[in-house]
Amino acid sequence: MKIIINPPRPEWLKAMARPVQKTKDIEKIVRPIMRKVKRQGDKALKKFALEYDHVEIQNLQASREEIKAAKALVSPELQEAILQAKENIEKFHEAQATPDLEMEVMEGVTCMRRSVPIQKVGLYIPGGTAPLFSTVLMLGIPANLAGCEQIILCTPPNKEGNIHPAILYAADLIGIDKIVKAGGAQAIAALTYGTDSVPKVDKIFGPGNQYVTAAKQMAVKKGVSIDMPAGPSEVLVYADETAIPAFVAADLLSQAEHGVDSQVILVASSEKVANKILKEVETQLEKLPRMEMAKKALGNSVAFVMPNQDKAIDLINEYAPEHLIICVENEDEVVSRIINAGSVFIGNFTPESAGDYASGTNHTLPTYGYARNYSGVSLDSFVKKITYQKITEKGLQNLGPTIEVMAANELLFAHKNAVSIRLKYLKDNQ
Ligand code: HSO
Ligand code: ZN
Repeated sequence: MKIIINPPRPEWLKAMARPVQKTKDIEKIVRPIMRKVKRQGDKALKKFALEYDHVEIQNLQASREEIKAAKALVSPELQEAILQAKENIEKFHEAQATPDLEMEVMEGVTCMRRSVPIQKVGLYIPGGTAPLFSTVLMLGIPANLAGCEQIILCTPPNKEGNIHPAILYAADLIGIDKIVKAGGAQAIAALTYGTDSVPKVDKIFGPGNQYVTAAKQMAVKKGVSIDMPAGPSEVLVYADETAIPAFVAADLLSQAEHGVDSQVILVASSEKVANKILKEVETQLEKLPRMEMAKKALGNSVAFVMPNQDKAIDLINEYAPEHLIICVENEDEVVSRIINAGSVFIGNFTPESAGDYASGTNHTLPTYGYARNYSGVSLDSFVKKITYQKITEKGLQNLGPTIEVMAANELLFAHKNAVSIRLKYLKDNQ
């Protein structure tokens, strides 16, 4: 990890540039996959399973027996941990429900707003080097709480045609009944167009590699919405001399082990603080099973020394980190000045892993600078808010003239007439 000492503002963005994503080449590969799944449905999914997952799949849907059998393969210890995480995630997401709204805005004019669940949602759980059963909880729990009618989970099978037992266990625990053995862009295509085994959904959630991300972007063009644009995972830690270097190093590495394109940023209040942390990173890195991956991610990463706190905060807001860990003496003040971040972890004893797994907040968060304009997944992500209004005769008499004047001045006379015709009727029938 390179160290940059107090760089001038114009150099910040370049110094912390995120790894570039070559979208053009990816799209060239993804487009035909989308087309094939649209045309051939399940047949294409099976063909792609053979090609990419190296397995012949008979039934794309995981069977009841498979799901039940998975439980026995998950240790009691892990089952208990998943139950604890579920409880916390449920509690925190349940509390996010916004009450319905109803108010008489002026006499006779009532406006309402209600949350209505998105009917069909698709949850994508990546395969690859880590079985992300925690993501099943992070997406499935709010989907369930919101009242989504159908929740379809897609995840790639392994070479034996099986899904990781912990993924099946977590999915079953929260009542997801349709679990499909499909991964990559083809899974997103199936959720977009629908196949015999995969219902077409209204919204697609979940992380994935660049192919999955590109497919989700294409799904948007077909009228399916997505949770958020995705990029590789990242963390920024802001540390001063009150931060415990070994803790900070562990946090940086926990993000670095996600993938070779992950990025970790350290903002340290002094060179001494930075050096201590980076030394710890070296020591801890050697002991990690995913050392090679983390090492590559550290190549995309940088440590800034920023003795001036105002500048440090500006830099953090400019980067807009997915995860922000704040380990400085005046944490409350710094926290109050953060305007761009996906999720914030405060103090020496709040590792990012807590939010990744079990504290209750969601771990599906905006990456790649999208924390400037997107929120992480929450209960809200699974509902849409419909507004309603009811106007009485008196109400229209009160409000009608305002509408007429505005419509006339927008030169939209049919709009004006929709009011005038009613006001005349009321006058004639009084
Ligand atoms: N840090 C990841 C979430 C995750 N970590 C899942 C472990 N498992 C992206 O926010
Ligand atoms: Zn993580």
